[in-house]
Amino acid sequence: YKNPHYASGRTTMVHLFEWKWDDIAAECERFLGPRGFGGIQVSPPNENLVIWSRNRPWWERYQPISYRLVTRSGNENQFSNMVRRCNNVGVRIYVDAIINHMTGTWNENVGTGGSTANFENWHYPAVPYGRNDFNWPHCVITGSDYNCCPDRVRNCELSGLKDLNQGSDYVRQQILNYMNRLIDMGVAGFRIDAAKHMWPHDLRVIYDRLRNLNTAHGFPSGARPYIYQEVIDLGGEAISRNEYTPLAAVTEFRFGLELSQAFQRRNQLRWLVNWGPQWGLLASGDALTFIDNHDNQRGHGAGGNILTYKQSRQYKGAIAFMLAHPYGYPQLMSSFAFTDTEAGPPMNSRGDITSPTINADNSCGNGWICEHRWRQIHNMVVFRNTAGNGALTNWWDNGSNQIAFCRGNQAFIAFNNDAWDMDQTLQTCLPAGTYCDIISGARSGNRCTGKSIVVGSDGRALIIHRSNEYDMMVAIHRGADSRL
Ligand code: AAO
Repeated sequence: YKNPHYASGRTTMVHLFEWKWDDIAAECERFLGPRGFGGIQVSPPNENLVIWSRNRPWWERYQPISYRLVTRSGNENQFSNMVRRCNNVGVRIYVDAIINHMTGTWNENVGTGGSTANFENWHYPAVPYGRNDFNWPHCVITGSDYNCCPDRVRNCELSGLKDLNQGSDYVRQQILNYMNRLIDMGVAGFRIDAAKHMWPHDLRVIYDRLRNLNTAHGFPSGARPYIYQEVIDLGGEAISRNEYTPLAAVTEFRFGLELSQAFQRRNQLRWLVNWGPQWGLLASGDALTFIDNHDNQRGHGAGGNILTYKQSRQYKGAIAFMLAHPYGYPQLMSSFAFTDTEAGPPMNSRGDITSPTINADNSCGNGWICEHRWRQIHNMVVFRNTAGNGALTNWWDNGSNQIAFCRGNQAFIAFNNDAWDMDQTLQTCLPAGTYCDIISGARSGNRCTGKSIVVGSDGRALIIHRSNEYDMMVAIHRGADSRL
C-alpha cells in the first residue's frame, strides 16, 4: 500500500482542493500530464450534507450523508470520465476517503444528491446505516483525550461527527463497496481521513479486502492501492503514527512544520544537511510529505505557522527544497484564495462552484490560486522527475542560510535565505555547458528567459545570488527544460 503507482518517471502529486471533475480532466490534459505531474488528490467524491446555514463552507464535504458519487464537484459519470482522461495522460487519481464518520447534527438534512438523514436516529437511509452501525455509548472527543485516552479518540465522535463502528462487518462492507467501486473506475489510491480515529486492526481488515488496481487503466496486475493515512502526530500524544506505518503510508505533518520554520529563518538552512529520519521524520517510504494542507493552511488540524501561498517567497523556497530533496513522497497544495477560514470555494448564488479561468501567463483567475501553475513550483516537479533516484551529494553550506546540493549527476540547486548576497563557486555535478535557471525562467529555444549558469569542464559554476532577488533559489538540471 506504499507504492503510488505513478506512471514511469513521475514523482509528485497535487491536491486540487474543491476542484470540479470536468475541470480536473481538462487540467490533466492541458497541464498536469504534459508537465510530468504524477497524480492528484481530489476532494471527497461521495455525497455530503449541504450546509447553507454556514454559507456552504469547505468543510461540508467532510460530512458524508451517503456513498453516492454526487457532490459540488460533479456526478458519477463526470468522476469516472475524469479518472479515465487523467490516466490516459499518465496522471493518477487519489480519493480523499471519509470512512470514520457520517455527518454531525444540523438543522438542514439534505445532501448534495438529494439524500436525507434522520440525525436523532443515526439513520442514513441512502447507505443504509442505522443506530447499530455506530459506536456506543455516545461520547465526544475532548482536547485532553489525545494525551490520555486512545480508546476515546477511536470510539468517540470527532467534532460531533457520528462515529461509525469499523469493527462491524456490515460497516466494513459498505465502506468496501464504496472504495472498491472507485478502484474499478481506475483510481490509484486513497487518503484515509481521520485515520487516527479508527483502530489499526479494523483498517487492516478493510485494506486487505480492497481489490487490486484496475489493469484496464494501465496498472500492473496485482497492484495494490496506494494508501496514505491522515494521522497528525507532532509527538507527545497517546496515539503514535508508528501504529499506522505497518499498515500503509502516513501523512508526515512534522515535515511541513520544520521546513516552514527553517524557511522563515527560525532555524538555519544549514541544519537541513541531515534532513530526514534524523530529524524525527518517518522512514522515507512511509511518508506522504507536504508543506501545507487544506486544514493547516487555515488553522484547522495541526495549525501553527505553516507557510502557505500567502507568504509566497518563503513558501516557494520550502516547496523547492521539498521537491529537490530525495526524502518522501511529495504532495503539492493547490488552493482557492481565502481570508475567512470557513469560506468554501468560489461559487455562484446557487452554490455551484465556479471554475478557475486560465490567464495568458498560465496562472489562474476567478479566485483560484493554482500554486501548481506557479513557474517556480511546476518547474521543480520536472527537476524532481529528472533527479530520479539520484543521491543527494556535494552538500555545501555557508554556516548559515545559504545551501546547495546535487542530485546524482542530473540536477543542482542552491538557496540563499540570508540577508546578504551569495557569491560562490560550487560543484554542480553536471556536464560542462550553459544551463537555464528554471526558477527565474526556463529555456526558450537557444536562450534562457531568466538567469543562466555556466558549468565548466570540472563541473563547477560560479553562483551569484543576491539576497534581494525575487526568489531565493536557482536550480538547473539535465534535459530540455534547463540545458541549452
Ligand atoms: C465542522 C465544524 C464543527 C462541527 C462539526 C460537526 O467546524 O464545529 O462540530 O462540523 O458538524 C473538517 C473541519 C472541521 C469540520 C469537519 C466536518 O476541519 O472543522 O467540523 O470538517 O465538517 C483532528 C483530527 C484530524 C482532522 C482535524 C481537523 O485528528 O483527522 O482534527 N482532519 C481531517 C480533515 C478535516 C476534517 C476532518 C478530519 C473530519 O483533514 O478537514 O474536518 O472529516 C490535535 C490532534 C489532531 C486533531 C487536532 C484538532 O492537534 O493531534 O489529531 O486533528 O488536535 O483538534 C497543535 C498540536 C496538534 C494539535 C493541534 C490542535 O498543532 O501540536 O497535535 O495543535 O490542537
